[in-house]
Parts: sequence; structure tokens; C-alpha cells
Amino acid sequence: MKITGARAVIKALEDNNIKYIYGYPGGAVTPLYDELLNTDIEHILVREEQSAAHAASGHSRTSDTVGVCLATSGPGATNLVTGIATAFMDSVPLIAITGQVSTSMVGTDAFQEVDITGITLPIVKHSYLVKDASEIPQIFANAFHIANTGRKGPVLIDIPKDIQLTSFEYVEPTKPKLMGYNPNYYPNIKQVARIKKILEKSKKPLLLIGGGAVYSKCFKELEELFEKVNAPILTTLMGKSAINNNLENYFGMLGLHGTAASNYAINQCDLILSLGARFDDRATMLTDNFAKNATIVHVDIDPAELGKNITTHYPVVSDIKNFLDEFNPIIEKLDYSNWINDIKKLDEKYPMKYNKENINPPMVIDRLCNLTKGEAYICTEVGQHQMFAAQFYKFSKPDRFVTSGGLGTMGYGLPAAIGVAKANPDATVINICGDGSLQMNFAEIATALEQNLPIKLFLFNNSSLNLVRQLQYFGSNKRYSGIEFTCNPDFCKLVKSYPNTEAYRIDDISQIDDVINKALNNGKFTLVEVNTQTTEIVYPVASARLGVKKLDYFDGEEILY
Ligand SMILES: Cc1ncc(C[n+]2csc(CCOP(=O)(O)OP(=O)(O)O)c2C)c(N)n1
Repeated sequence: MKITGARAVIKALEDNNIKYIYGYPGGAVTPLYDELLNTDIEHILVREEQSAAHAASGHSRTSDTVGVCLATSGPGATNLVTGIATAFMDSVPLIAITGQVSTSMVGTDAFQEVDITGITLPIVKHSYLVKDASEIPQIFANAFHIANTGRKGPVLIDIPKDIQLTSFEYVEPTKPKLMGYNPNYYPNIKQVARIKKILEKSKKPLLLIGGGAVYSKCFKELEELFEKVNAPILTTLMGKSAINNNLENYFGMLGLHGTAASNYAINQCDLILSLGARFDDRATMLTDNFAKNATIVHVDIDPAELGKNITTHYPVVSDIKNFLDEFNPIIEKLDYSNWINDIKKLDEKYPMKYNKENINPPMVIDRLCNLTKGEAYICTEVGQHQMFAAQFYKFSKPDRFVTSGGLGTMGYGLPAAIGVAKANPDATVINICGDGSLQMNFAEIATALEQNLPIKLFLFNNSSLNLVRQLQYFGSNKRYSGIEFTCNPDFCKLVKSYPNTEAYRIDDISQIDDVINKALNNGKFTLVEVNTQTTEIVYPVASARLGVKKLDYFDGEEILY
């Protein structure tokens, strides 16, 4: 059977159960767009290519399918770059397809030509420039395999226009077998036994859960571990939705904006059992002062992570679920009540809190968490609102937190929410945003409406890039520079200018519950705007100079560990 390159691309997507593709057309992908008319795969036309990558990322993170985005050559491809880097940093499986100028023109500075495989080299797991149409079936089979195995990540496939039009004799791809690519999913049993012994010897262990545990889908296995090992639990930002945040032993997020209790625990513990956390600098802060008294057991699917940022005493290469499948059955019940009580006391002395007199983001997020029972999908942009969401939304179900943790990409939340809502049509999908971030990609409101997605935007409007203001407050002696917006739109009117939307403003504490309930139940795309103060600070803040050894707590209080 002879088929064209473009048909082969669509067939490869069909064969991989792809139902949606997020994209934006252009001259170098017209054959692919023509082929999209002959398939059941639904194309979702975004308003800018970056959003196609973010939407595909949101889809991927909250479903069993790999997100796919499509852009034309040149500016279309470069607009994808931020989205690809965002996915790379958070280990999100993604297939990014770009059109390229025709083969004979590659390298001639042709119209809309850009070397996208070169540009993206450091931010993809792998990339392909297709040189022969007959390679397409195998390239796609390999690309899906690479994106969705081992430590997951984005794969870029750049396809010249003439190759999309070329016909070739179709041959089924073989099962991917890639030289030098053999991700290891299973732990060495001897190592698992050794870690059991190390844990049993420890007096003050703590369990640190990272994003790798979310991707490993080991919610149940983690609960089994927590039932057996009564030790304190911490998470990274990315690990928050790997566990039920209401567990009694869970002391919150560690690091820069982590709880006082978790940073205390890091200082005091004698063992960290890290499951899928990569010791990012926001979590460890200054590594010289990080967990100085602790033996570090680091379980990660990516061998390159082990010992990368901090000295690892016991590295284990494994998928987290597979590690727990071996570890849980051999572990006896272990109880560290004294150690837990120690941390609890500190937690009671220095709890997470917010001002109860004036309306503020933590107060609204706390209510939102209550009214959604911690079960909503929470997407975020990047800024203070993101940190408040991480601190105050207590997730009770797995895989619900969709945030750009690694790259910290403003403009991520709304398009990601579109992907989440497409992948989970009956779920409540909320994007928590600041006015700076929302304005980066707010044109995607139209995409959400075209798709009939009743996403809820919770906008904390301070007419300012307030997380940067906070950095300048602490780091630049309160010399504020380049952070103020003096011409913001009336966001409610803006959203209402689209058909079939709702917009509410919360001005007073007494309105919070009522407005949240209305927003959650109206079945429409909705904006809830809360005007907040620029004086808002995300507390606690770990010291840039001393890391987790010193914390600026609320009301100017300092905690030294
Ligand atoms: C694309 C991008 N540009 C710049 C930054 C740097 N940055 C981090 S937070 C922030 C301010 C965010 O402002 P806003 O979205 O209004 O949220 P707020 O902090 O006010 O809650 C900026 C500019 C970034 N993270 N991403």
C-alpha cells in the first residue's frame, strides 16, 4: 500500500491512540493539515504555538496518552520552544511535530526556515529531522517509545514539506529497539535489602516524595509505605500531588517557600529516603547546608540524577512503583513517634497561616480547597499565586497539580488547563493565576470557549509582577524596578466580552464561599477576580545565603535552625 508522508504521520498518531492534537497551521504543514481532514483525531486550534505545547503537556500529565503538538516551520517552531523546554524540565512526555522547508531548501535561509532540531537540542529527550518519507512509521514508533519510557520527556520530529507529500510503500514499524537506550525500571534486589537495613538503623528518617512518584502512578504503594513506616513525609513542589496532603505525618513542601516544620526536619533528620525527587535548588537551597546529618538514599529512574546535585550515599535506579513493590513487602512496621512529635511541636509553633482580617490569596485558595474537597485539577501560572496554591491547596487525589515546576513558565496555566480539561471532560479544572501570567497567554480563553471547556480562572490581581517585587523587597533593598502594570484591562469585562462566560469579583471576605460555589456550579468558563495588595509576601522564605538553616517566617520573625 502506497501512502504519503503526511498520511503516515496521521496513521502513526492513530496507531498510538492519539485523539487530540494541539496546533497552529502554516505553509510548511499544509499537507499534514489536509490529512487531518481524513481522520477522527481532533485538531485543537490554539492562539499561539507555545500554548499548543503547554496544552499537550497538560493533557499528557493528567491522562494515559502522550500529548501531541504541531506547528509550522520557522516562527511556528520557535514559538514551541518554551513549551518544549517546560515539558523537558518537568519530564512530561510530548511529541512535538514541526514542518520544515522542503529538503532542497534546507540550509539556504529559505523563507520561514529555522534549524529547530539544532535550537531544541538541549531541551528534548531526542529529535528527528525526517529525510525520507519511508522512515516516518519507524521514527514515530521510536519517538513515542522514547517520550513515554524511562524518564519521560519531549521528542521533536521535524518534517520537510516535500517529505510530507512524497508517497512510499508503507511498511509496519517494528517494536522500538534503540542502541544504548535501555531504561532500567527495576531495582537491584540486594540494594533494596540494604536500604531496608539502613532504614531500620535510622532514628530520624524522613520520606521525601518528588514528581517522579507522580509519573510512576504509585499512590496506592506510597500509602502502603506510609502505613508501615510511621515517619515524617515531605514533598517537593512537583511531588505534592503524588500523595494525599491530608496525611497526619505530612509536613508540607520543603525548600524556598516550604513549611518551617519541613525545613526543620531536613536539618535534623539522619536519613532521607528520596523517592522521585531530584534535589532541585528550590528544594535544597544552598546545598552546603542541606541535610548535613543525613544519609541520603536516592531512588530515581534517571541514573544521571543520582549524585548530580547533592552527594548520594545510596543511589538506586528504579521506577518508584517498582521499588515500592519490592520494598514494602520486606519492611516491618517501623514507628518514629518521638521524632514525629518533635516536628509536630515545631509545626504547631510555626504553622502555615494567613491574615484573617483582609482578603488575600491564601484565604481564597484555602476556601477553594475546602469547597472542592481538594479534588479539583489545579493548574497554575508562575508567581506568588503559584506558591500560595502549593502551600494552601491540599490535594486529596493523585495527579491533580499541574504547574511548571522546573522552568517556572509564566503563561503555562491556561493552555495547560485546556489540555487537562480535554483529557478529563467531567472534572473541575481550575487555573490559579496572576495578572502578569494571565496576560502572557490569555488569548487562549477563546480556545477554551471553542472547545466548550468550563475552566475556572481564579485571578489574583495586584497589577504587579509580585513575586519579582518580593525578590526586590528582600534582595534589592526594596528598590522596585519594572514590575508595575499601569494599564491592565478590566478582566471581568474582558472575559465577559466572549460569549457564554461568567465573571465575578470578590471584594469582601463574606462573598468568598458564595462566589466560589457559583463559579463551580454554573457550567461555564468563568473568571473569579480577587484584587489583592502588592504588599503580599509569600512566607516562609528560606534564606538565599544560608538556605534551609534560616527562614523568614511571618511578621518579620526569623527562625534559625
Ligand atoms: C515567561 C516568564 N517570564 C518571566 C518570569 C519571571 N517571573 C517569575 S514570577 C514573575 C511575576 C509573576 O507575576 P504574576 O503572574 O502577576 O503573579 P504574582 O506574582 O503577582 O502572583 C515573573 C515576571 C517567568 N517566570 N516566566
